[in-house]
Amino acid sequence: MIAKLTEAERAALVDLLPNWILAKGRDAIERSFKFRDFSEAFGFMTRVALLAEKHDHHPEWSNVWNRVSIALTTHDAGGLSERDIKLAEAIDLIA
Ligand code: HBI
Repeated sequence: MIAKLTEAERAALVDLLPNWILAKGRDAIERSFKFRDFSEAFGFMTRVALLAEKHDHHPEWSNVWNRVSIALTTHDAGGLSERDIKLAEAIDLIA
């Protein structure tokens, strides 16, 4: 069973993941990205897909032309876990 973040760990996300926000109404973090065009956006999505496979942790995401929105939460934990933090950090490195 994967442990959910503690309240203290969740509060620390503001500093740990400054590019991400806590979702409203659910225990998840979100970040939106804007690229030059669809090709750039899809290239980013391809790289994130490979990261997700490497992490065995997958985003909830949407793409509209040059924009990509990503939400991370851990279904197995019923909310945010360390796995979401690790994947968010990895995504930030390629964004
Ligand atoms: N991705 N976001 C997310 N949440 C999960 O619980 C999850 C996942 N990817 C894979 C997965 N669970 C399971 O296949 C592994 O935990 C075994």
